[in-house]
Order: sequence, then C-alpha cells, then structure tokens
Amino acid sequence: MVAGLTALSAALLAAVVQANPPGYGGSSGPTIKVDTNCKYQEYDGTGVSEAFQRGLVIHELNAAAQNLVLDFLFTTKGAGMTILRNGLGSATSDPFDLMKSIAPVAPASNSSALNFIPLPREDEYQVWLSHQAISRGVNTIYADAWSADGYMKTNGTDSYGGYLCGVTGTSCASGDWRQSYANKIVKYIQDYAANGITVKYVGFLNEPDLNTTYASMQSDGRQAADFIEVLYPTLAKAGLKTQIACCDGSGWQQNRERLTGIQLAGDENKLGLVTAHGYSDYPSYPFNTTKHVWQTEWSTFDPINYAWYSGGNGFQNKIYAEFKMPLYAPSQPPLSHTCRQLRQESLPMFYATCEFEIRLRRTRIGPTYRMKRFMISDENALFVHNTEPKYVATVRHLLFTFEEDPRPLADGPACCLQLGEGGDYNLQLPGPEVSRDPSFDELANEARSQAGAAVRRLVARIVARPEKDKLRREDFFELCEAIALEFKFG
Ligand SMILES: *[C@@H]1O[C@H](CO)[C@@H](O)[C@H](O)[C@H]1NC(C)=O
Ligand SMILES: *[C@@H]1O[C@H](CO)[C@@H](O)[C@H](O)[C@H]1NC(C)=O
Ligand SMILES: *[C@@H]1O[C@H](CO)[C@@H](O)[C@H](O)[C@H]1NC(C)=O
Ligand SMILES: CC(=O)N[C@H]1CO[C@H](CO)[C@@H](O)[C@@H]1O
Repeated sequence: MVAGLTALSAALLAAVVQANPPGYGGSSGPTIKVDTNCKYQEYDGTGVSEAFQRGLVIHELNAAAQNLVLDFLFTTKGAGMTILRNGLGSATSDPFDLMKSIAPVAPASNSSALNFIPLPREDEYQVWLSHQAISRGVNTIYADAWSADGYMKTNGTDSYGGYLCGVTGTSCASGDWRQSYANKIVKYIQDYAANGITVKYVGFLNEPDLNTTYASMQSDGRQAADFIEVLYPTLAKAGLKTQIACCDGSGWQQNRERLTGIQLAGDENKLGLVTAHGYSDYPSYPFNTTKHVWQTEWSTFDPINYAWYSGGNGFQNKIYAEFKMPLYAPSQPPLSHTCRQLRQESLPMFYATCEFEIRLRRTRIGPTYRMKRFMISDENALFVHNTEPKYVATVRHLLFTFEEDPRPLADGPACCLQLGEGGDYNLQLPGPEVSRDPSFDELANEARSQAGAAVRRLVARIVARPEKDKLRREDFFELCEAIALEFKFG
C-alpha cells in the first residue's frame, strides 16, 4: 500500500513537472527584484553566549587561535554575530564552569548593604570577551542571571530552583530580598560601565519553569512582575538606561505563560525585551506583545560533529541522514497533497488509523554542564505544532519510544496508548525492571509508579473528552513530562 502511494505520487509529480511552462529555471526566466528598503519585520541581530566560563576557555587559546575563533564568531569572515549574552553570576565560588557572584557572602540582613567584591576573574573573562566582541562589531550586550544568590532565595542555594524571597507565595525568615537582588544587578551593570561596556538589556531569570542541578530560580509571571516592580525603579534611580529582559522560559509556551502573568500584573511597560528558548516548546505563534521578542537559546543537543562542514563524507552523511529521517515526521502522505478532494478524504483516515511514534530524547551536555533534559525530539515537536488541531484531535494510536542519546534508556517503548470508541483505551507502560545496581531498584520502581500514575491521570482526562476532540497538542508534551518522571532518579 505504501509503495503504491509513493509510485502514484511520483507519477503525479512527473506530470506536474512536465506541465510547467517553458522558460522557468532557464536564462529567460522571470526577473525578480528585491527591494531592500521594504521591511516586513524588524531584526535585532544574531547572538551567542559564552557563559559558564566559555569566555575563559576562549581566553586560554593561544593568540592565533583566539583571533580565529573571535573573528569567526563576531566578524563577517564568519557568523558576524552582533549580540553577546553574558552570564551574571550567582555562585559562591568558581571551580569548573560556575559563575561566581559579585556578592558571594551574605550580608547581616536583607536590609544591610551587600558585600560586593570586584568582578571575579573579570567576570570569568566575559569582560575581556565583551571588549573583543565589541571591537569586532557586536553592538548589544545582554547580561542574564540564571539565579539570585542562595541567601536571597527560599532554598538557600543558587542551584536547584527555589524562589526569590519576597515574591508572591514565599515567606522567608530572612525577609524580602528583592531590593538586594536589584541592587546587585545595578552594581554589576555599573562594574561593566566602569570597564567601558554598556549593558543594553538585563535579565534576572533563566528557564524559570525548571528546577535544575545548576544555577536556576523558579518564577511564574506574577512572581516575575513582583521583582520587575523593584528592579525597574532601581535601574532608573541609578540613572541606567539598561532595559529589562524577561524571562528566558525553557520553551515558547512556558514563556508565554510568564509574559501573560507580567501583563496581567500591569508591568509589561517596564519590559524592554521578551526572551524565550525553544527546548520544551518549539517557537510557534507570536506572543501578544509589541515588545521585541528574541529566541535566546535552542539546540537539538546532537553530538558534536566536527566534520559537518567538511565537503567530505561527514557532510554527505549528514545530509543523507536528514533526508532519511522525515523532517516533519510523521508527515502527511503524498496522496493528500494531490488534490483537495483526496486530501479531505485521506487525511482523517490517515490520522485515525496510523500509529504515531513520538521519540523522547534525554540529553546531558558535557560532564561539567551537569545538565539533564528530557524532551520530544525537534522533528516530532514540529509535527505536533504543524498539524492542525482538528487532525491532532483524531489521532488514536500513540507510541512513545526513547531515542538513544547518548545511551540506551530502556528496552522497548516508554508508553503505548490506543484510544478506542466510546472511551475505550489500552495503555501499556513498561513493567518493573531490575537495574544493574540493585540499590537503585527501590528508587527506580518508585519513579516508575509515579510516572505510571501521572500518565494514567492524563489519559483519563483525554478519554473523558468528546470523540471529536480527543487529543490536543499539549497532551503530547504533558505525556512526555509524565513519562520523564520515571527518570527523575536517573
Ligand atoms: C528541586 O529539585 C530537587 C532535586 O529533585 C529537590 O530536592 C528540590 O526540592 C526541588 N526544589 C524545589 C524548590 O522544588
Ligand atoms: C527586609 O525584609 C522585611 C520583611 O519582609 C521587609 O519589611 C523589609 O522591607 C526588607 N528590607 C528591604 C531593604 O527590602
Ligand atoms: C493581546 O493583548 C491586548 C492588550 O495588550 C489584549 O487586549 C488582547 O485581548 C490580547 N489578545 C489575546 C489574543 O490575548
Ligand atoms: C536551605 C533551604 O531552605 N533548603 C530548601 C530548598 O528548597 C527545598 C524545597 O522547597 C526545601 O525542602 C529545602 O529545605
């Protein structure tokens, strides 16, 4: 059947190609004029970050290699980046890749002056890097804090999430630290100014929807607004023109929620910039804001491939691999692209009968990054976002499998769901598994039962919906998150 469809579509394609009027593609083709004065969208630039001591790593290269890297990053010999995102440190010390704070030692109280120290190692060589970048054409420095200092937070450390003391929902014995955090951010910007560097935008959060093992601070939109209401006048009082950027959510939807919270609190006018990442949720429809929006991070976390650019086998293999893997997988069948009637008849059948495989990817980056993420592969996220909700609603068979990245996670599928008519469903989750290290068995089984319960709760909600409105886009991501609970202890 599949081969038959492909042959049919190939024949149709050949017919379409032959039907093209002569002249197209030849030297006598139409003339296209590009009017560079006609602007459809404002573009602020393209940027890079060397936070977590990557600036220091570049500084350690010999002079020739340094220049090569810097020229490739910041001049049109290479990528010609015009924005640099620096990390505003929150750690108490700076071994490995940690970014040390300019106020690492807690003051006597939340109302005492902070114990400022000079920029540690000139801000882990980010001052040096900023100078290098600016001299090559960078025009925008964006400083972003991954967290406040531990003593300003509910959990006493700059890592493992936690909240800024003083925002809605917190009650810290040590009081309200919002003013101290704002003072620290102002001092950091002044330190850069003293080095001749203008910080144009400053952010006080990074992925506030996540609790991670490295510097992280959680915040919803209301809580972000609570701090913006202190930071904004503090910047103004110091005579700084630096504008506030928020919130570097781990995905588009996560950031949309925070922006909405800021808007509801009436504080959108205090923002200079809206920033979001693409990991947990693919950048999709625009935010409802007149502020400029930057996508400040995103990656497929593919293993580093040093041969990607070399005209040899590496490049060819890469292209081949990408063709082999349907980019918008699972994509619509060629038959559905032939004519409107066939499209209308074939698509509902296609979505209702096919089993859709969603690949889950766990990633860690480098031993010192200590990062662990769990997400739907980019291709599958694209599929979810590019499929009309009315078709997503008719999907009945879902298979969640693991992508081996960087090592196998488990044998067999993570979850298999089939929705029948009238609320029937069949759900398969992996059974108990004996790990190689028996001391983990108990934790692993506990995690598995938590994940199983979360998946069942979600499935119950899906099943309760009317037949025409079963699956929704967000279900895919919520199922991924529920399954990920199983690996909390991994
Ligand atoms: C963050 O995660 C750690 C490890 O899972 C946990 O111990 C801690 O309670 C979490 N913190 C918050 C604020 O949720
Ligand atoms: C310190 O915390 C107390 C209690 O929340 C608060 O009343 C006070 O305003 C805070 N001090 C500063 C400088 O914000
Ligand atoms: C967009 O924001 C404006 C206020 O700035 C609001 O009136 C409008 O309802 C919002 N639209 C949507 C779709 O949320
Ligand atoms: C020192 C401290 O307050 N640690 C807290 C960090 O946050 C977790 C979760 O909110 C608490 O359980 C810890 O007590």
